[in-house]
Amino acid sequence: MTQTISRRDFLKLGAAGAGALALGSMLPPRAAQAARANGQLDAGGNGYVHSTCEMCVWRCGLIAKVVDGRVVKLDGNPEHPHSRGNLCPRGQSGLMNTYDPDRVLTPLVRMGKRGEGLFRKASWDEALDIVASNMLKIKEKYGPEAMVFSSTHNLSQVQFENLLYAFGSPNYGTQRSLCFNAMITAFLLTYGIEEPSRKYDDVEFILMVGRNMMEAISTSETGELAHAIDRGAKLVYLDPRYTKTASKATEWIPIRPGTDSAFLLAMINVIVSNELADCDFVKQYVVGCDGIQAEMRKYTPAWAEKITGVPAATIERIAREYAAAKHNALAHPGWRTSNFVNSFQTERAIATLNALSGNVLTPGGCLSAEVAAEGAGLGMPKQPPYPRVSALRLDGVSWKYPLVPLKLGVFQELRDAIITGEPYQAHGWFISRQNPIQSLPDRNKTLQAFGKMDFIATVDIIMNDTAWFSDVVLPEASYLERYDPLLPVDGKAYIRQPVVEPQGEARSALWIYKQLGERLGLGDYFQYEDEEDYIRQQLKPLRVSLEEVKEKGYAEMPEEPKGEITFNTPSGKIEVYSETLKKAGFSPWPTWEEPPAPKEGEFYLLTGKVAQQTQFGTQNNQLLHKYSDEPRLWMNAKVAAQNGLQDGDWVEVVSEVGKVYIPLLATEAIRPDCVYLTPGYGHLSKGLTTAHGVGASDSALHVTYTDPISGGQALSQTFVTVKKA
Ligand SMILES: Nc1nc2c(c(=O)[nH]1)N[C@H]1C(S)=C(S)[C@@H](COP(=O)(O)OP(=O)(O)OC[C@H]3O[C@@H](n4cnc5c(=O)[nH]c(N)nc54)[C@H](O)[C@@H]3O)O[C@H]1N2
Ligand SMILES: Nc1nc2c(c(=O)[nH]1)N[C@H]1C(S)=C(S)[C@@H](COP(=O)(O)OP(=O)(O)OC[C@H]3O[C@@H](n4cnc5c(=O)[nH]c(N)nc54)[C@H](O)[C@@H]3O)O[C@H]1N2
Ligand code: SF4
Ligand SMILES: [Mo]
Repeated sequence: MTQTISRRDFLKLGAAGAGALALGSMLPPRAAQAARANGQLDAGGNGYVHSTCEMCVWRCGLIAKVVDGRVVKLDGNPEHPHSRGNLCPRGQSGLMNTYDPDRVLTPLVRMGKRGEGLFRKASWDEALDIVASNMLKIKEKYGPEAMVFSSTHNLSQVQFENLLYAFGSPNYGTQRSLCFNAMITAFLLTYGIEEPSRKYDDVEFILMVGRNMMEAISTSETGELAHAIDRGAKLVYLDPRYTKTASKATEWIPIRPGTDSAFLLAMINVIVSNELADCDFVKQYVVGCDGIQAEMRKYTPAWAEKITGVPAATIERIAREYAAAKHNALAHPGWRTSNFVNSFQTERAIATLNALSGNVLTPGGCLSAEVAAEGAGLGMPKQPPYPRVSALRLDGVSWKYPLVPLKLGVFQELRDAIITGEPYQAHGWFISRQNPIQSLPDRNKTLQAFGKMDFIATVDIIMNDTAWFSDVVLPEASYLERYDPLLPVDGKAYIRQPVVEPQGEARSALWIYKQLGERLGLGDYFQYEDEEDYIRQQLKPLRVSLEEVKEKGYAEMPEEPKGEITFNTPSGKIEVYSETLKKAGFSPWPTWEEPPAPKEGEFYLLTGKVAQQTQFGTQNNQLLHKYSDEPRLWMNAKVAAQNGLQDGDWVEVVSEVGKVYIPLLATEAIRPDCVYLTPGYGHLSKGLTTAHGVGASDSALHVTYTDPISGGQALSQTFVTVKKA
């Protein structure tokens, strides 16, 4: 039997659960079979359970307190290297991710027009049959490449990828090109390492380029930075905004957006022309030490002052301080480095500065070149080889973007291919744990691409914007209600396990992908009985029982034999000079590339995380909502006054591709040529009763620009006008 839910009912469903905002009233009715969920709870459903946070991708270890079958408190697992006993505000509020009154608890099938919000409930059998038959129809008619798959990093992603590779599509969109493509490609090309880890024990001097560690939180690393600052390490922080990290820094440099690489190249100039680098290290390990002095000659601090707005004397002093700290100096690689079309060059300059300080390989140095072999030592279900894929990738990787690793992709470019039908037309889109309608730039373009699709299915836990525009919504169990594959960190494999039973019909992604795989005729790729069997197969080589891991929270992994660390580049050294870049037609040296700048009367539109929210998926969490500031457009107070605008005024913000309305925050905490908007707001889905109608979407304003080397989206390269609404 099916039941129709109208948009009004949807709203009603949400409103019924929302009610007063006291925590007590937010808790659900008793989740009856919680005790069965886990051997660690007593018969009444009380106890403590080890698991893993999923409120962001850092994945801290948690201990959940369960009373009467309900999660009542989440704390950090002291033994987990990512949490060390702490959870950030989002992690602590994670129980409301499970108890969100807007949870989707049965599969839904669209009835009205896309975006109208009319869905009916369906059984799993029916919903999975609809998804599978549409995918097969598209495959038969247009080939497997006509299905686009997209998902953002999560623990079951390995099985999402299994599904898409088995299906045979090359078209895979992840968050990476909106996030860290610039950093990863630059470190891969320079060091042959994706992302070197940081060691804060002895750090004396830290340079951070727009890495807002105190708000864009990684619990353990944020803590390490705080401790380093406490014991006197110097932090120089470059950001056009005065963030919480700026407030903890020794020195805040409000640099002009897009000009970081000029600042960094001038630092390199000072270091190499005054021979302040760690010469022994550079001679032994760096390719380019012969030519670097001549190459960097043009990038003087005086040259950089004109571009960045930072006084030459300041740049010179900071370069000397950095060099004086030798291998205890750290130029932080950053994380969301998707800011400008020259962000790859910023990251190449950061990679070079680290090489010059000799902080990698030098004992006690604060950069680590050790690469953790993710998942090595764990077992996997057997599966046949994947079919060969010969179709071009619609995101242009390889044929348009020769240096972007396949794994990273250029997600934002998929939409032009979908809209134009070139080089071929895509017809279907399968999405999981991702909200591309909000996270891709130029929301209208994403909606236009959705409009070209014959079929869209989304796996989510709530009715996010992407689910709202889909044809079928498959409800995943929340991270406190499900198993996922084990997470290996520092020699241990950590568990995510159900702390309480799933509500309604929600199921784990491991289950959903297997069911779908079987219906697609790909059952051989999903050789596990259920989630517990999957984890047992992972644990097999470790000779540890699942029961033991559930109790303890992790399994010890065998120690990896440590060979000599080599840089996985063509030369085996750190390539400050890169033949690979040269052969692909790019500058072999880190270089200055002038990015576009706003015209008179326009502002740089900045984005950046806040401590209480994650991306585009947590704004409906009632606890986080309660403790978040109302989103406003930051504008420099003097500039606001010059424009006749007052704090709290509603303003109209217009870019080349969109327009939004939002109240103004007049503040000294931002450069005069910039404005800033908190990301993640302005949700379109009316199925998010807490978040709908709050704030405005910066993605509606962002223009799509891609860095030609790394494929990263340039999220600070949108220019806007602002006037009173
Ligand atoms: N609370 C919270 N923590 C998170 C996340 C979250 O959503 N919420 N997300 C996680 C994820 S996926 C990521 S990628 C990381 C991101 O962490 P970060 O890399 O720190 O990224 P953002 O906060 O997006 O941006 C950082 C800063 O860059 C500044 N900026 C913009 N353009 C420029 C420029 O041209 N030059 C310089 N120097 N600065 C610029 C912005 O003003 C902003 O303050 O955070 C992770 N941690
Ligand atoms: N304007 C702007 N755009 C940005 C950024 C920015 O700062 N500003 N940041 C960029 C960065 S760094 C990143 S990493 C990306 C992130 O953007 P996305 O890759 O789209 O990731 P999220 O926004 O975290 O999407 C999370 C989705 O997963 C759903 N979800 C939550 N928990 C679960 C679960 O357990 N199971 C399932 N199946 N779904 C779940 C949420 O409801 C939500 O719909 O955005 C990028 N885009
Ligand atoms: S940093 Fe916060 S949100 Fe992210 S995993 Fe850790 S506790 Fe959870
Ligand atoms: Mo990210």
